[in-house]
Amino acid sequence: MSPPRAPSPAELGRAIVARLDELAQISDEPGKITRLTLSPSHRRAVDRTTEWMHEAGMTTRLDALGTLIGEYPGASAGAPHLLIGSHLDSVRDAGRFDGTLGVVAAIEIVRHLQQSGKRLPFGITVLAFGDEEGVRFLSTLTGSRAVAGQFDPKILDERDEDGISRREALRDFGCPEGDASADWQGQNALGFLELHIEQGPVLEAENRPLGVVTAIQGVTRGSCRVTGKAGHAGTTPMVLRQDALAAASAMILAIEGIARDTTGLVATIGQLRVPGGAVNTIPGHVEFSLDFRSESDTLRHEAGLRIQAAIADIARNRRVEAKLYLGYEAPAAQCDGGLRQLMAEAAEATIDKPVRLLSSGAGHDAMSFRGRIPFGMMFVRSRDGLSHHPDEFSSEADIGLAAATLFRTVLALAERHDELN
Ligand code: HGY
Ligand code: MN
Ligand code: MN
Repeated sequence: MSPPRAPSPAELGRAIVARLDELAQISDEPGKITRLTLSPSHRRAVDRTTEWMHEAGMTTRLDALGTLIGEYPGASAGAPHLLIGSHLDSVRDAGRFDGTLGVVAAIEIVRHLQQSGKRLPFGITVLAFGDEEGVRFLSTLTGSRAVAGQFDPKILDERDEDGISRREALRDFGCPEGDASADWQGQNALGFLELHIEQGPVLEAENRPLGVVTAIQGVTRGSCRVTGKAGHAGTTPMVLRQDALAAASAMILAIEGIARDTTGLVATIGQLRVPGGAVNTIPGHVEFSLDFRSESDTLRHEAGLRIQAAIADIARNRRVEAKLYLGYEAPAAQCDGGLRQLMAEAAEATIDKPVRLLSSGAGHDAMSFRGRIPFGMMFVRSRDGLSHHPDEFSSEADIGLAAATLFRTVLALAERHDELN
């Protein structure tokens, strides 16, 4: 196979950043980037991305969980397919690059293949997942899990903070009904590749534009409801109080202490709610979120037990009730060695120096393919290691180098496929 013309990193970077800037304008919050799963802005982002996929010669469809799928056929009917993608949904007040970079870069690669009239020995399926962040509903990675053949109908009954169920949101989004994972049974997928921003400080600290991922940390998520006794702020003596917020604060600090004292564990309380709180009322009811992660699933499970015990102790001592609900977890996931090697070789050919291998503290759609489809991931340098923030930034030059590396990886896979078949 004569290789198609490889676009220059500069050309790739320019085209990708222009589209990321366009997607950044699609939001449900003026002046910020907020595109929660199955929201009106997510729908507008899907519509615009569909147009780009069509321009790149792909056919498109939306699956039952809101994943936008673009297909670029291989040279022969029945050829296997390579999955490339990331997510279009965002956190609130997000940055321009998280998720969208991997979707736009994948489309850009297909566009260059199409322009050069090249068909590879495998098709390329571009996946724009719509539920990676898990901000609106409890469970996350629902789209990528379905592509990996996992679907739990219970997620359809999860409700957002306005009481809207995922089932209703999917229907209003225009998704077909059904089990999205069924579409993917018996698929002949070579692997899944994801290009993503690092969202951490390592590459910048070592002055590297990109890195290749070795593994993705496992995560447990949930919430804790603390119920004490509401009371008058002025008349209730301290010794008689059953203050839900003071108890929750002690629990939060205990959880932080467990993570600080355990190498390889991180824990975050990102949300704290005091329903009906008032300046002159002792809080009777408090809820806080919980997210803890580790590359070791054993360590993470042990940490879960220690957190549970700490919360119970504090609840007893403060005469409050605490209900810990750990409703979601994703196990740690190792990237495929063969894909990692191909990506590393492609990276070194692109940047002309040894490439940095690193693990991912952030969760990604790629982890859904653990034990089902080989997956590889590549990171682009993040300025100040910042992400989930409007100042999230990766340079056009770095993005171009990473996209050129991804393009090289796809071609290397095509050559390997030709040699093996
Ligand atoms: O939470 C995460 O790690 C990912 O950014 N959604
Ligand atoms: Mn992401
Ligand atoms: Mn994210």
